[in-house]
Amino acid sequence: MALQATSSFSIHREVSLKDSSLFGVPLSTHLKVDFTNRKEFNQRGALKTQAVATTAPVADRASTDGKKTLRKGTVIITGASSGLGLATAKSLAETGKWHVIMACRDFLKAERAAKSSGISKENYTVMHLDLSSFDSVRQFVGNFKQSGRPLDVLVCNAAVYLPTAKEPTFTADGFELSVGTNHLGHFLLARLLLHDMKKSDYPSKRLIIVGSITGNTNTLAGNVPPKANLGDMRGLAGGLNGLNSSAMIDGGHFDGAKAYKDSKVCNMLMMQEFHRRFHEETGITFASLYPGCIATTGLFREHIPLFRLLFPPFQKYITKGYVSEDESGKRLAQVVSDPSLTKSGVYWSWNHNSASFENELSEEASDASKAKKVWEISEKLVGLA
Ligand code: NDP
Ligand code: PMR
Repeated sequence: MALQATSSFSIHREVSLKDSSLFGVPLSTHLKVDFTNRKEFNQRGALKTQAVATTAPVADRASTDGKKTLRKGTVIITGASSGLGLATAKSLAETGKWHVIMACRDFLKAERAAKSSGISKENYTVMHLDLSSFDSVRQFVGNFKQSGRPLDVLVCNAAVYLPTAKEPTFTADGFELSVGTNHLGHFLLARLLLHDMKKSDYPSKRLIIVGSITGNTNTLAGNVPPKANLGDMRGLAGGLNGLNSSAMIDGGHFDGAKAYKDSKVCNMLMMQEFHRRFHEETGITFASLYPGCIATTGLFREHIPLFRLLFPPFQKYITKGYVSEDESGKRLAQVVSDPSLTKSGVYWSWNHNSASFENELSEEASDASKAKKVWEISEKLVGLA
């Protein structure tokens, strides 16, 4: 049984620039769970009719029309309390084919967001996750495993962006907050959940790490200073603690906007490194994406008010890169569930007609030796090596 209708697929490219200091820096300076017995599912992910009748809740059945039914997929989305994560949760939940685990640091905010978006109760569960604490990440993974749900798709979406911070702030474990949350927290989470995804009998298992155009210096947006650059990673190797090492990956002075863009480069590199290490062995699809410029989300909450006022019209009318939260949610939902987007190791983007295409990453964001180095340093920092 197909999961969802196939969407159109075409090849186009983002506008590329070799280099540009154009415009300079002015604004950016700175249910209870019922999947306790997995034997209810056969090898191909089909739920036996008999089991449906006796043990599976109505809400966790995709359909009841045949002898066998494809069970509901389980997707974890980090940072599903607002913006892209919430819109994706909504888009997937309303198909009735997905149960969304909203992995959020603010439980109440996530509950309220789910309710006000009209996501029905049986289609989501909020679970606490604070990516800026390795203890919290480990606790979340323990709680999820205890729930007995299979894991079919993990979406690493949450992020913080601190463009106006003069000084670095740090995670519970002492790492600069943007890279610590956006990259290290997700790296630990994904590593700890990989085995669960490998075990899943779902037809298409996926690990999706949200990237961005602004981490890609082969684009105009990626050339707005400060540009992403991991350098020789001496700061990362030193622990990003701002004491005996720099808080920046490249070892330079703290710059919140650059730290965010560097973290996105790490996200895109890690997707590819996961692909190289695990795709063949696990069959998991690893993917990243640029969902478009969702200029209205909470990501810009720390930016100056003038930026927040001008950024949406600038993106809508000038760059034309603007996309609504709703539309961005549909795009990410496609990467989660569209049968035509199963290729692994890919960075997806969308053209102006909202058709997906496989995009090119910048030289740095596709550098296999850098990916290996980020992986090796990161596994030490998160305590896995
Ligand atoms: P939002 O700020 O709306 O969403 C970010 C989410 O991350 C929020 O739910 C936030 O939780 C959560 N979060 C932040 N810190 C933590 C933490 N420590 N632990 C758990 N969750 C946390 O921004 P967007 O929706 O715009 O961003 C989503 C993703 O999209 C990010 O990866 C971003 O890089 C990417 N992106 C966004 C673009 C845009 O134009 N907006 C463009 C390209 C990529 P809370 O609600 O509690 O604050
Ligand atoms: Mg950018 C095609 C042009 C384009 C696109 C698609 C984006 C997306 N931006 C573009 C161009 C420009 N921006 C230009 C020409 C400028 C100079 C005026 C510019 C500036 C700018 C600033 C100051 N843009 C920004 C900022 C931010 O603070 C945002 C950022 O970098 O966040 C990390 C941002 C963004 N521009 C984008 C996108 C998608 C963002 C934000 C989100 C992100 O990458 O996650």
